[in-house]
Amino acid sequence: MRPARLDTAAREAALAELMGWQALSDRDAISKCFRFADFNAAFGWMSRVALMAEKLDHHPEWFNVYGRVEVTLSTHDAGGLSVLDLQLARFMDAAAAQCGSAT
Ligand code: H2B
Repeated sequence: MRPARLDTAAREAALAELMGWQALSDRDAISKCFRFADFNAAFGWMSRVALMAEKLDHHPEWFNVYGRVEVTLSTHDAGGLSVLDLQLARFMDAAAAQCGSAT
């Protein structure tokens, strides 16, 4: 089912609650830069996130260099942010804490 785009109030409430996530200026998406001790820790986290992304059928845009992972979340089917992005962002934050993320 096609997820609904968040309205302005829901987007602002979500951003206030999510730590370290920012709204992009040029599209309806959120981003965060995660930092890990090394590539092993970063890729371990990415693997956990990948399994959850498959489960949710909702996938991140991300860019990895060694211990750094830059993530952008948006719901392409909805043309912007939806609850699925918030769900994945919360999972990423929780998994990052378990993988020793510095952020
Ligand atoms: N991921 C994201 N981020 N947005 C989507 O709209 C999306 C997705 N849609 N993963 C899913 C897959 C869709 O393309 C497939 C066909 O279910």
